[in-house]
Amino acid sequence: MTKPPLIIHLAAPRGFCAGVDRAIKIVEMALEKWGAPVYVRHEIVHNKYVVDDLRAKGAVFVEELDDCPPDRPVIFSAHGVPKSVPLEAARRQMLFVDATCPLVSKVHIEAARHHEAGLQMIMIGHEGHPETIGTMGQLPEGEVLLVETVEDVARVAVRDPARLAFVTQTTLSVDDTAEIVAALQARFPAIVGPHKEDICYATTNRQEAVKVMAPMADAMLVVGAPNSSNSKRLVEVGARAGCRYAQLVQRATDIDWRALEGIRSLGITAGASAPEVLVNEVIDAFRERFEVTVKPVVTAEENVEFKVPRVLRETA
Ligand code: 0CN
Ligand code: SF4
Repeated sequence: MTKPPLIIHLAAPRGFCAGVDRAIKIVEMALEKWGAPVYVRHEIVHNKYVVDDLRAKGAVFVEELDDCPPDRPVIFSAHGVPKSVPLEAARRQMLFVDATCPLVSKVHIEAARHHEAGLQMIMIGHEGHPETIGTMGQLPEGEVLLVETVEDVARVAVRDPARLAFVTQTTLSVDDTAEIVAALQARFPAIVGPHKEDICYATTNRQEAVKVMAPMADAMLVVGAPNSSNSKRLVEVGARAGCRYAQLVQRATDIDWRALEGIRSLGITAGASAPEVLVNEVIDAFRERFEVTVKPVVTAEENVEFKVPRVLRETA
């Protein structure tokens, strides 16, 4: 039987960003340096495949410092942690390595700087997401007000509208965030903030690529995890850019073949925490059913790299 033809538009950039790459390297290098087990507070990045792979190498994933023994190293995930976490680890004299992405740490520093200048902080982010918890946790309890939507901006009760600043989560939708920032600036003209927002280069570039790719495709798949904020935003961006069917898949087994019956073109991208092996696994699954032609959709080139912390660069 001959297979039907399928054009796969493959977005670039996609997949691992510099912060994810560094965070995974930190766990691997810590295992090499100190042996197993090495504890990791929260999923190092939001991807089950990555976490399972590191677990097999001797990493133990926990949610709180209390779940770590005091005599083993602990690594903090790429999403960042509240200030209280490293303070408590130091108090317990634990060996810890912070794998917080430098672009998240930058936001932490901004928030602290505004607070020291006497400004009340507003954070644009998703409630309960570890990055939001980490960034809000840079300042004393109650000092950061969270807004998630334009409607929240209308409701937020501030101390002094003339003394305000804002920061954002790094993995938000660029377009939604622009609207929220505009609403903040309209209601509080004196609000201080970054030039646009704090969304990182990787989030921005992956959304840009999807905007170009989505209108070319009958359907679109985003390889990524359901708890990955940046991956979920790619699905939304794809749908909004005009793709009738945009779905998140963790790997090939998640593909809903019935929903994809009759398609002639497909867009594929991957969130910043999704490894390329899973993208290849998805493409291979399509090759089994279709005569596939892969066409890259390249909208930017990335050459960002972050160094691992010094403690891991020194020899044991
Ligand atoms: O999927 P991630 O682990 O995290 P979120 O997109 O949920 O924030 O990707 C790495 C991003 C960071 C920090
Ligand atoms: Fe850093 Fe952006 Fe990657 Fe998050 S998505 S780890 S902020 S580069």
